[in-house]
Amino acid sequence: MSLILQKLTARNRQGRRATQLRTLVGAMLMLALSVGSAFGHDFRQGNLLIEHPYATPSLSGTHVGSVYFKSIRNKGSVPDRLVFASTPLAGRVEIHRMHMDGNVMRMREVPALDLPAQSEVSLRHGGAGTHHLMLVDLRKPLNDGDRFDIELVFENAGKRKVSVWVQSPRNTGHPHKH
Ligand SMILES: [Cu+2]
Repeated sequence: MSLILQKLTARNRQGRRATQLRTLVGAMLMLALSVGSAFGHDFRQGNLLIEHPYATPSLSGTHVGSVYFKSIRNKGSVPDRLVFASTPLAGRVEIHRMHMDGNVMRMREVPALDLPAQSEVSLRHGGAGTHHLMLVDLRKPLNDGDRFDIELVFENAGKRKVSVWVQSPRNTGHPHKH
């Protein structure tokens, strides 16, 4: 009798643990989903989807800032290009590409960023080959949690003002020089 009771209790406990696990997994999924929507923001312009513009906090003593994007997707059948950007926060905005120069990561201004048809271009902070927008003559420091507007000009899709979120990167990229 007591053995049966123990078995029943054990089964019951297992059942309860399974339920608790399912609840926990459910809660984690919900959290992941809500984090996804809470920390992402995106903008549409014509056939372009501009995903999560963000900037890293500026370094003290410098007057430059870097703007990145999770990606820019061109859903159209015609190639497009990002050709210009501007913000009230900076004297000018340059389109930069990172490259390795020996052991040193450097960046150089490029005239435009190609957005091939039916493709997704990643503009996350990172190593060689990645692009970012460089804010030159920054008028005030970029601090974690700040938001500011930047206007993007695309060859085909036209102008689009987007909001940039300043956030500390989870993994810092290589230090780089001009
Ligand atoms: Cu740069």
